[in-house]
Amino acid sequence: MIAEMKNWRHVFKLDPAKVIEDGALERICESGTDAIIVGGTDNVTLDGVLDLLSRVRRYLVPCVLEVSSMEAITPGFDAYFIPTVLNSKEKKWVMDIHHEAIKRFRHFMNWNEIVIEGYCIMNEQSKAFKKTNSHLPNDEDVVSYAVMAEKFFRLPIFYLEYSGAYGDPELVKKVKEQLNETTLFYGGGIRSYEQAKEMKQYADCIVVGNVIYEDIGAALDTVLAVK
Ligand code: 1GP
Repeated sequence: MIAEMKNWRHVFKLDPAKVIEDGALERICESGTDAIIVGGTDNVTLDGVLDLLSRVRRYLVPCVLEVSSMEAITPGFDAYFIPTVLNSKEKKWVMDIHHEAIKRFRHFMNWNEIVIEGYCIMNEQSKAFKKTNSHLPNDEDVVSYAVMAEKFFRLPIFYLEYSGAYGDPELVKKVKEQLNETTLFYGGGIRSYEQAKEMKQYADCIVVGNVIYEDIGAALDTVLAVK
């Protein structure tokens, strides 16, 4: 999965706490996107995760769980993405909950299915930023987190996360210039063909979330922009 992930250009992120009709889900899964990530910040329940997993499984598209709650982990996904929040002020979000999860689940964990994402959360208004008690990094901080992800931690993914807000393409460009091995994911506020194209110039893979629930046509256009 790590090898495949390196070639991804576009993924849709579905929130298990939100409702999506079968028709819309079919269009998302059959859109040509490279994968579906199931993940959210609040109210992620096992029932919600299982519901999406079983429905996405009707299609061929790879399906990944981005783990945010230990109570909502289930077998059956193609891979498990585990965020470590590099700009959190609390060690808890960098490694402590991960340590706890390894203590509980290490006998069941298949490390070939597990991909660690080095998150840098950039939108102060987002739930994820507040929940993880993150600090807002300046450009030099962000670039250094990216270098740290690749050279220090050797993480497969560096995820520049603006969730809910459209980020700064110039910063995405600067980050990309630092990365050779680590794959750059950009997510946040992509709501159009043009925005998808702009961010994809620099990011290896763009993540599209909220617009799925607000304007399915615009969401589908973001796939066309990167193909
Ligand atoms: C959220 O990065 C993703 O985790 C996508 O952000 O929901 O703003 O598209 P949006």
